[in-house]
Amino acid sequence: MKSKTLLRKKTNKRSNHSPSPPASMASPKFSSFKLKRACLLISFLVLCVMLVSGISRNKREKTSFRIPSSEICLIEVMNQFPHDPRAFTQGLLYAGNDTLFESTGLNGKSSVRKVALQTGKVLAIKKMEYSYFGEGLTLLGDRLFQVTWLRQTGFIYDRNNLSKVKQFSHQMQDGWGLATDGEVLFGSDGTSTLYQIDPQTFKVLRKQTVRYKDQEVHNLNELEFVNGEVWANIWQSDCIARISHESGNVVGWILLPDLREGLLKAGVTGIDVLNGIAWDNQKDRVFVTGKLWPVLYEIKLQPLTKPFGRDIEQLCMRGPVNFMMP
Ligand SMILES: [Ca+2]
Repeated sequence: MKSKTLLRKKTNKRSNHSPSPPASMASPKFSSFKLKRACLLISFLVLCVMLVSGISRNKREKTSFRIPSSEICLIEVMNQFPHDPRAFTQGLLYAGNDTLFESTGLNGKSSVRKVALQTGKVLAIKKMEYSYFGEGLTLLGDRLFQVTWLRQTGFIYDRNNLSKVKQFSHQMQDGWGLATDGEVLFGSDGTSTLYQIDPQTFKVLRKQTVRYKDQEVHNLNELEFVNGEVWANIWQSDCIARISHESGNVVGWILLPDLREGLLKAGVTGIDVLNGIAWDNQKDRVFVTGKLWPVLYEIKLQPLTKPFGRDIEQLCMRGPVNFMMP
């Protein structure tokens, strides 16, 4: 009935030849229409208030995210999601709408995949040739950039269908991690060097040696750009280094041994190291997982409030390794 009335009103509005009835001639039906219109207007205003309130809340949530000033942070697990336990995670990123892109390693099992956050279901997959070992992955525009282990070869894929767009060569010693701030690619090659790379020419724009208290931090692995910092998994440790890409210095450590140890205590076998960091900059969520881990975690940083009685160098820093290129 209402739709018919509205249709009639719309038709009247379109026609310049249908005069409106004088106010004195307004029928009870017409008054009812005005009442309905007032109700619709009120509903619309209420909806507007709700939307504005929601936006404000989101903004508050966003600004409420602060990387603690504490140099050492532990973590709190906010959520757990399923993760393919056959995925040897080497690159991880969040791409909006509760989807992730992931690069997996191992010869014959390497891939680039689109994954549903909530279910861990692989929505699309591009399997790589046997000779390639997938490594770091990042998303710039509609293009996924991936590097490979023991090669100076990388690939660019279309995020929409994972079709290979291009192959490229880079100037890092090896391909381990990739991330982006939306302008340059940050790269790691398993050494203590953090690279900034031109995404068009793949030339190295800047190289920095990552240091913590004047000591080199080797084995920089999977990367993520988080709130202006570059975060790096340190291979063979349960630590993430928070790196200033201006100075190359480690400005903080995130300690996550509880995740891997928790899985082991729960009887999960065959897991490898912590690897994979993804950042949802819309909802301020940080996700982490590991190689062959059945779980992906959403975490929140918890500043360490008590003096830390353990040696960070021993916990988080490893000696240099040198894998031979074929
Ligand atoms: Ca990442």
